[in-house]
Amino acid sequence: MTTILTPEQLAFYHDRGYLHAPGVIPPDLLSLMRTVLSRWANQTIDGWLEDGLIDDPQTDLDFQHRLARVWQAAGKPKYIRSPRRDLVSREMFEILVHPTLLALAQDLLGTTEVSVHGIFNARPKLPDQLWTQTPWHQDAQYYRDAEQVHVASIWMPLQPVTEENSCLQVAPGHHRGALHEGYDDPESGFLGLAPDVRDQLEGVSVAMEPSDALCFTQLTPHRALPNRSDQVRWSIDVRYEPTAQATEAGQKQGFIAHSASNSQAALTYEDWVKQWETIPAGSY
Ligand SMILES: O=C(O)CCC(=O)C(=O)O
Repeated sequence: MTTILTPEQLAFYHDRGYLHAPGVIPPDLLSLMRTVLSRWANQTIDGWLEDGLIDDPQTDLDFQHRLARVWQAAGKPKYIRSPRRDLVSREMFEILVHPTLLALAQDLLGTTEVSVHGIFNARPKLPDQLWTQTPWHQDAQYYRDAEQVHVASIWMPLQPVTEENSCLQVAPGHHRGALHEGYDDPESGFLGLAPDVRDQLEGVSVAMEPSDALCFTQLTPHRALPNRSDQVRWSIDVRYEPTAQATEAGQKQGFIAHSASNSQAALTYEDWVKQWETIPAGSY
C-alpha cells in the first residue's frame, strides 16, 4: 500500500478532525480537474447563450475570470451551484480513482478496501454570491447513515485560496461530538448547523495552494468564507469510505475503487456511467 501521509499527519487528522496536506496533488490530477471544470463552464455559458441571456461568450477571458464576467453580463442567473451529474465523464472517473486520492483515502481510513462515496461536487463560487456561500455544516448532515461510519472528504482548490477568495474554515476537535440536526440556512438555502451550534465554533481558516488537499471527516464542522476577489473560486471535493462499512447513501453512484484482497472488485468507467443513466442532466 502506497503511503502519502506521515504518522504525524495522520495523528493530527484523527485528533483535530482535519488535515491540510500540502503538495500532495500531482499535476496530472490538477489537469484532469481543470478539464472537467472548463467543460462544465463552457456548457453553462453555452446554455446562457442559447437562452439569449448573453450574445458574447467572452471566450478570450481566462479560466479564473470568464464565468464571473459572463455571469454578470447574463444578469446573474441561478445555476447548479454544486454540479455533480453534469461532471460525469471519463476524466471525472479518472479523478475519483486517481492513485494519489486512493492512497490518501487508504491512509485516512486505515484500510486498503476503499470505496468511492457517491457524493462529489465542483464548487464554482463567484464573487459576492450569497447562494453559493457554504455555511457551517457537517457533511454527514447530508448523508445521516454515515453518523458512525468514517467518510473522509478531500477538498482540492484549483487556485490559491485565502480568506479573501473563499478558503474553507474548519472547527478543530468538534468531529468527536454529535451529528447535529440539519438546519436550513436562510441566506444560502444550504443545509447546515443551527445558529446556537455554530455560535460555539471557532473557525480555523485554511489557506491553500492548488497542489494541496484538505481532508476532513463526515462530522467535522466546516464552511467556506465569502469570495471577495474578482475571480471564480474553483474547487472539487470527493469522498471515500471503507468498503466493509459502505453506506447506502455512499453506494448510490459510489463504488469499490480499490481492493487489496480482490483485484477484480474495482468498477470500470463503463459500469460507472451506467449508474448515472437514469439521473437527468442538470440535477445533482
Ligand atoms: O467548497 C465549498 O464551498 C464547500 C465545500 C464543502 O463544504 C465540502 O466539500 O464538504
